[in-house]
Amino acid sequence: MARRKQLYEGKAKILYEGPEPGTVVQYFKDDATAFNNQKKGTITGKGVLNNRISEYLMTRLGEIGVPTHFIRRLNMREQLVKEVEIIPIEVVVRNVAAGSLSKKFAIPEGTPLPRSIIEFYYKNDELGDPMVSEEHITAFNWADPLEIDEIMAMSLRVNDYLSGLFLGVQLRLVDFKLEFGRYYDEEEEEPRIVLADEISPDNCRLWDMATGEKLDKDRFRRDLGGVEEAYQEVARRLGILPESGPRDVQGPSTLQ
Ligand code: ADP
Ligand code: AIR
Ligand code: ASP
Repeated sequence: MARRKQLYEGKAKILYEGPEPGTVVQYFKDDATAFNNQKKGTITGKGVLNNRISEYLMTRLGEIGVPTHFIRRLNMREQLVKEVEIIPIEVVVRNVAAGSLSKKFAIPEGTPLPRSIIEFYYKNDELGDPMVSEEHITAFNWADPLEIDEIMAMSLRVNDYLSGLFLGVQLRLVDFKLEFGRYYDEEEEEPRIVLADEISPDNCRLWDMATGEKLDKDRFRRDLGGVEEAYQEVARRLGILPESGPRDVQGPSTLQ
């Protein structure tokens, strides 16, 4: 197949023009960065695993009525998605204190939060993704109040569903980051908010229920070792990794 036009290269993925108008191809790289690009590395096989894990989770979410950008996986490292106008906000949902929240408020990692907390960060590498409030988001026109309401409702729904799904495979969903976009459907007047980007151990904290072992990108960020194995273990528990390794095979259609 002729190589498609590259639209964008980010830290973890490359976007190519899709085969039909209104679509893009996400290519998942093995590159990993942390702390706003200060730490760089490669996690062998990460792209293949994240492509599968994100496909799996987006598909399950689609089945419960959460609109997502996902259309279909194309191969080991690529998936076809609807092209959206990305809302430049990173939405972080937290169930258990960890990472920047623990640091900011001196709450020991692992402390359960009284209720799930949603935070917003302005997606801007030069500025180091600063935390913002709804007021900033509306004042600077990044999203309108109705869109924020929709994004928050969807984020909580995703949290409820994914917490249960991961609990079923003995993983605690500590926190995660989502991105949303506006999808302009020709048939509709108003754009629709859809879940975009990816959901994978790159943007979720996942701890083993029994041992508390970290099975996510914190292994890379904190030099804990066993990074590849952690991503593989998440895929294995979700039932999308054959025992022999990350091959291009179809996983079970449902797990719960
Ligand atoms: P970053 O840009 O932070 O380095 P990635 O390497 O993951 O991140 O690049 C993927 C880029 O594609 C992100 O900027 C993300 O916002 C954007 N994106 C994700 N899904 C879509 C989509 N459906 N349509 C258009 N852009 C998307
Ligand atoms: N995240 C935030 N920005 C990029 C990413 N991947 C994710 C982290 C973590 C959650 O958001 O992977 O799951 C909260 O991150 P932090 O650093 O604010 O504690
Ligand atoms: N990927 C982001 C970065 O490069 C944030 C992170 O995952 O720590 O900084």
